[in-house]
Amino acid sequence: MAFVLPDLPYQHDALADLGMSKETLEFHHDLHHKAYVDNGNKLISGTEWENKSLEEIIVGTYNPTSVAQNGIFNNISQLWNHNQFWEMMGPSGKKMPSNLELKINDSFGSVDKFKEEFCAAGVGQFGSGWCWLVQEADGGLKITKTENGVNPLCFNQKALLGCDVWEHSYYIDFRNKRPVYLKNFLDNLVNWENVAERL
Ligand code: MN3
Repeated sequence: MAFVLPDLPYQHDALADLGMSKETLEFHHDLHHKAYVDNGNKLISGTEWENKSLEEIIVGTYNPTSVAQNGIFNNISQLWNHNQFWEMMGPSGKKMPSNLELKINDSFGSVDKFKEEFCAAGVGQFGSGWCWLVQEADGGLKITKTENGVNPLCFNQKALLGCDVWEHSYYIDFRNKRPVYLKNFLDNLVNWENVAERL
């Protein structure tokens, strides 16, 4: 079964007032995300990965010694990353559920400190990649950054929140201002109910 591009969980213009324009979502979801789906399907066709799950392919093709990774890993991991990313944002779900807030306070001191560290990870990711709030196997929360399509599955971590810091994610709305994009993501775009459900 070939993988399909999931619909956005909201309209393309649903986040426009919150700092992510219709144009960004048209490019990012309809073109970039679709390309990962199409290329991923093409690359796994006829290989041992053809009937495996996204998660199995990501874990099975991740190479910790290669920055470049390979085409199957790059496309399939980016396919999965964007599946998560759209769900982690939304026009509603702005109030942080108390169980998540407690855990964040426990781990980072305060929500503000968490936001500061998360933004710093995203700003500090040199070149394309992602920053994440992850849950480790022992239950602890941690902030990480990854290059290109690498994601928390590669390190046996659960992705609670991820922010795409590839330029295609922010250049239309924020030009070169990645720090402003990151702050706006945390303040206005995140669906905290979705993040809490991942705990
Ligand atoms: Mn992207």
